[in-house]
Amino acid sequence: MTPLEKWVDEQARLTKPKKIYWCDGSDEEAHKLIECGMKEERIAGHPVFHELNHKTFPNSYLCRSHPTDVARTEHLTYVCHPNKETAGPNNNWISPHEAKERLAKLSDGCMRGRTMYVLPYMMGHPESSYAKACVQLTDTAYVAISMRIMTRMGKSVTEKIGERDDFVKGLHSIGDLNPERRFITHFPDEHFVWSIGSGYGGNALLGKKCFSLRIASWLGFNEGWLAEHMVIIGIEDPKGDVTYITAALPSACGKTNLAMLESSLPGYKVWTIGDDIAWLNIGPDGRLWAINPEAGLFGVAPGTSVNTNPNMMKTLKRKKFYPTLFTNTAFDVDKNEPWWEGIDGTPPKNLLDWQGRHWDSGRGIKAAHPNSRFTVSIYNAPTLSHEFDNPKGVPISAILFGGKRMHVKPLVVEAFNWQNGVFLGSRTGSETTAAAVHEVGVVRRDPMAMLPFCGYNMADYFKHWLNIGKKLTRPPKIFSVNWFRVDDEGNYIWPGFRENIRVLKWIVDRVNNRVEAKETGIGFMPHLKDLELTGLNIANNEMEKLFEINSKDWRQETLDIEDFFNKFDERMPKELRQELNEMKEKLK
Ligand code: OXD
Ligand code: MN
Repeated sequence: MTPLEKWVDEQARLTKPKKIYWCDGSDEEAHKLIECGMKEERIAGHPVFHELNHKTFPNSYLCRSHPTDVARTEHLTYVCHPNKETAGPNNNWISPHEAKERLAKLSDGCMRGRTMYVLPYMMGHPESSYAKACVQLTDTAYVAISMRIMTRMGKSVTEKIGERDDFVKGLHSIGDLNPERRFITHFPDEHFVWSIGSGYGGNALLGKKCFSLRIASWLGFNEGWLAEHMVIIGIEDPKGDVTYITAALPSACGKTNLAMLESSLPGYKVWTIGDDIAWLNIGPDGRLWAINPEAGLFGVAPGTSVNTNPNMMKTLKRKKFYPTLFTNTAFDVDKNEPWWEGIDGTPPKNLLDWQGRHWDSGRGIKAAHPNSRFTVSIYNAPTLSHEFDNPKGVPISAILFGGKRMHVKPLVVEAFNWQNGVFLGSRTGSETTAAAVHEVGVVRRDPMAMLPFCGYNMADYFKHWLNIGKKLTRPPKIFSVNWFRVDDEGNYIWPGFRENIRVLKWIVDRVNNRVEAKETGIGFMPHLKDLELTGLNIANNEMEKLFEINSKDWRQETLDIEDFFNKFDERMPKELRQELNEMKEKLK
């Protein structure tokens, strides 16, 4: 037996599936699994997959999850380092021993009567020196199919692993879907994730948040690289030059829209490399190089339309890679199509909500779940960059940190230097969204958009960021962006979406030393004349409001940042405290 076979055998002895099926990643197999999910397997009383109108949504299936299983459950997510301090105040912690005892009890016989799917997959291009070979076990076709879309899955990975035992391991079961018996546990030193009780993307597709962020961030800390919650895009200018940037924004704050942005400025084009995760390595040339370890897009459906994200609508209707999933959207019975709030057109007459109940517009309840999602191959995207499959990745010229802030934060600010940029990332705050189970719309500090995903003590993570900067001879410039500032009536001032290219253009101009900037207490800001605003209808005073630094708001902001830093006590890097003090001084 190979180490892989031995490991699978051990897990099967514990979970006791009816049968074990090794996935080969082929198209025929995908059809077979879909068939099985339509006819045999059920989740919360619904068939796992329902075939949608193949004329309008080719290769697409509707899925409904258990009503209590619709988002990441941060309070049930644990990072099990040998000691609590390594996990830090940013993670829930129990000892590896206790976690394993608890999970073993819950997993005993949890796959009884079900099939165990063995999923061999790569995170990253198989020829990339940055890629990792992984295997996940799961007991639902929904996860098996989702992993096929989101990763590079197939038999060749089993061959690549061969006699090695250093592959990344994931054991997943939906268990009985009871939130009382739901745990997502990580064992960073063993490169192992053990998750039970949920079928939701971020809890169950273990290559995504669990491995590519929580465990990979720990690997990166030890090996000298960064695993980040970032979009990767190439911005092509009218001369045909492409500048690559990454952008960290919290969940459900528009990363997918940014990754596929349809430019409103003639001659500018955005090329997609990734919409959620970036692995950043220091290249031999002293620059930062990024790869997207994923191969699919798991995006929020509500709000996606021909107007807000035309390229995503094209992606969802493209018949290239099989299949595409829609999870917890509403369902137009007459057209046999998915539907969500914000999609083009008026609500259909005969609509079922995300739980399959008849929907009545008068009740004021959303038809699609606010965190309903599509799962689609990145190869379906018409904006896919030619560099997507380049094993080396792409060289990064700028890093953007963003959040959703209705007040306080300007549209765009450039950090003074790398250290100041790390400070800028570390102090990012954002309003919470429906992507995780918690109160929506309250501001929380979410440094580098990594609060729920950093697999170790964030104070050490900040130190690591500072150290990476010291090793880069050509570091990217760092910026903060905020598309969400409102006027006194509470209306968004900046139009966002395709108009964000105007901010990206300024960033590209700064990177290429084409424009000057204004120095302020919180960083460099644009001279308004350098922002391409032709065709936009924003009054001057509104534009100024987008860049206003309100001293009362910033006093509160600095107090809030200080409170957050204090959670990390002595471990917090002194450089960031010093940056905070300097900012306070400058704002006086
Ligand atoms: C996601 C998330 O699903 O951040 O990407 O929650
Ligand atoms: Mn995400």
